[in-house]
Amino acid sequence: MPSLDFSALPLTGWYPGHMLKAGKAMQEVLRLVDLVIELVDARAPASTRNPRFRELLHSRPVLIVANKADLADPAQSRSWQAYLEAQGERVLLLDSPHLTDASRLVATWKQVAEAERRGRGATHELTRPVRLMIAGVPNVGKSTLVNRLYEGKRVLVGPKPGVTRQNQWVPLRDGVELLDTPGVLWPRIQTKEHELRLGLVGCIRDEVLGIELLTEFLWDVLRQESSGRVNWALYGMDAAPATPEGFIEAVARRRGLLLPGGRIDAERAATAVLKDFREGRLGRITIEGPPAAAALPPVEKMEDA
Ligand SMILES: Nc1nc2c(ncn2[C@@H]2O[C@H](COP(=O)(O)OP(=O)(O)O)[C@@H](O)[C@H]2O)c(=O)[nH]1
Ligand SMILES: [Mg+2]
Repeated sequence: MPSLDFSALPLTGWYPGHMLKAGKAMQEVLRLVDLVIELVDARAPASTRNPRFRELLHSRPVLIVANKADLADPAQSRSWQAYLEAQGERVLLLDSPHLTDASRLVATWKQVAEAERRGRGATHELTRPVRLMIAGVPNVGKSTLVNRLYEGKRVLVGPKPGVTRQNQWVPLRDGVELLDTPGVLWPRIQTKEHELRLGLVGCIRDEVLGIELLTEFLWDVLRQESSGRVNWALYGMDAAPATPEGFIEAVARRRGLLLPGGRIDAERAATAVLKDFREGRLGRITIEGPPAAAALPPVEKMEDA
């Protein structure tokens, strides 16, 4: 089934104006960080990364955490993990609201940071705590994860003064501190499909892209899902309707989303469909798979100067 062509549609030019300032502030603090936790959305791991982020990093070590793994197709997540590891990245899958052992997670991060230091030729142990920072594009779950890591910590030990007034280090466990404000990244949007994938996973507000276009894109993604993972039964269907309009119409009728006079309320139906997808009721669906292994050259890693 050929996919719809969204590529001819213009990009919205969505690009928050405060990005530059935030980028500079992050650069300042990055120097003090031993390990950056780059949060991405497991349903769209490539689209929710910022390739230019690496340039800002002063070769700080990075661990990719693919969050919202509870919403992603587990088989696809494994493929993504294998793909990224083959590129020389470290990857961890996470579902932060259901994180049961935050302390073990932090211990793992600490080990990674220490292994990195040794790998870079450090011969002495750190005399200060290992410092971590969480970064990622909007809506990947940074605040949720930070809050989970803080549970019970804030009250016990208040934040210590940090590098700037905003940036403070919060002790998480023996020998590990977390920067209290996660770094917000913005992806560099290359194509309309990229923009729409960011919209689907909620990184860009719906008003910017328009819910009609977003649902059309979602319908296109869902109907091409060959794994049988889409929960069409949610709408009493057993397969994708033939057109996006037919899809919205059927959902509206099933849910009784009608306007006076009996016409369907397409806007409310589209909103409902997007919400169902985002909250996992349409199934655990990954909206972009890893490229074929041979298709891409390895990610260039910056070396220490
Ligand atoms: N299903 C699921 N939802 C998550 C997860 N992490 C965060 N969320 C939800 O995603 C939304 C955005 O999270 P938030 O922490 O505000 O993202 P931030 O913008 O990166 O700080 C919230 O509604 C969270 O409840 C996750 O691992 N799984
Ligand atoms: Mg946040």
